[in-house]
Amino acid sequence: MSTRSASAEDFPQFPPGFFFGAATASYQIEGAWDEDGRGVSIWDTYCRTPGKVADGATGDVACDHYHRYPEDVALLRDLGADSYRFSVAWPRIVPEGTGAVNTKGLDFYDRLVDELLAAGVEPAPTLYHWDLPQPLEDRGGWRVRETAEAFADYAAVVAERIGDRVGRWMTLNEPFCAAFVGYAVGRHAPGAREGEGALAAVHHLLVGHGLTVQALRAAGAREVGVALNPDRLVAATDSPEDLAALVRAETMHNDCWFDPLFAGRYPLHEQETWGEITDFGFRREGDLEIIGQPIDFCGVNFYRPITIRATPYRDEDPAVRTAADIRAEETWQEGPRRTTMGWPVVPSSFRDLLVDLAARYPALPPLVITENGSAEADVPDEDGVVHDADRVEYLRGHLQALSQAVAEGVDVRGYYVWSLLDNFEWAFGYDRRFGIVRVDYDTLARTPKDSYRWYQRFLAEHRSRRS
Ligand code: IFM
Repeated sequence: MSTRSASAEDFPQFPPGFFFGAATASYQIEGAWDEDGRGVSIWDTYCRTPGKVADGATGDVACDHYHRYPEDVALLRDLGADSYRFSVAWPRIVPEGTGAVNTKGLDFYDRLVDELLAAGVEPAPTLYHWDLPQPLEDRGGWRVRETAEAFADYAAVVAERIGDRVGRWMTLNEPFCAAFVGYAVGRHAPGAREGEGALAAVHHLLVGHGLTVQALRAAGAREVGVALNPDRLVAATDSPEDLAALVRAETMHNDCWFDPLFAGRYPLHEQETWGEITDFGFRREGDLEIIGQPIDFCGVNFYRPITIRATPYRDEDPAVRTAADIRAEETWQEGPRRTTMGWPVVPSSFRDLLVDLAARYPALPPLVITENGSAEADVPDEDGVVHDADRVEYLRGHLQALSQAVAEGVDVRGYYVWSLLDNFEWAFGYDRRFGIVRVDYDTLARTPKDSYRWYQRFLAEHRSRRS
């Protein structure tokens, strides 16, 4: 007979100390783009470039979280979230990227942190979720080392103001996207299509992470990590072309980040991957030590597995071409249900990824799932409520897979659902909805979806097993 407590719903089980929360990011929810001294970010510029973002959408208003944060914190409290992962907008704090600090920007995060603590929710900020100050991009962006150094200076300013109340910090969110989607594929700000520029961005993001870890430690930070988006990659066939594409994709998506951070080396297969790009002159002696210093946890953002098929883009720059191998999957794979992002729903791939990462990197710190969720074709009923059974099934399946990985010995400490709110989904504008709370973009009213209620019951059940 099962010893598990009887429950009306069959919720996935986690150890009592495992924490849960929800995540968002500054540009995707805050709005107030030109208020209280905020500077211009690369996303403000990119959104204003015709043809870049669906429907010409911008983050100017987004969810208006800048003004409505008390309501959003109340939603987190009522959800029963232990922790809230949000990001700090660098252009609010240091509008020019370097130099003068904007106190009003710091005041906003100060208020947010106090509101969270009063609601019993732990604040967990990420310092870079893609909204680089435009003046830094004008001076080279992540292609140049100055940006990495400026990042650590800005982080120190934030830590000095809210570090007394923040326990868990994240340096970067998905540097893979910042480097390759932003500088190689050009589908994110700043919209560049460069091979060497993207590789320089990879390096300077990593150096920026390392310098920021040092700055946070100097400010007395207790727990510091980074949020990566490793992927479960599988070759479409065992043809030599697809297998070679798989090696390139592994290098770009996973090894580029995990090898320097957790194995003290640049990626093993970079020569095969980048080919003719051989000038790594932007790497300096000692950089691997800066990048690879110990951190307290590694964040994992996970959504879907990717099947890799070699593409015919052979004449392109290597970084652009490798990104194309990854993009090719979106157009051909059949089988599992897909979310409105076109992403296949395969929860077992989540377990497989985590087990594999733990086996490949013995020095990996504990993991925290810093994002997981799904975009669905939400249709509100007459009361504005969304009965998002597909999202509930997605979350249940992925939490089940996570629980299995934990049971198999992978050291995972927490989980954040992406996202608390429907929000600005980058190049897709407001068309793709990931929230467990619906946002009506005309009225900005927030309405919890069925998935919010399900997660709320799941968290209540988890908490009941703590006592
Ligand atoms: O919305 C994004 C988020 O900003 C970064 N991770 C993936 C999410 C869904 O695409």
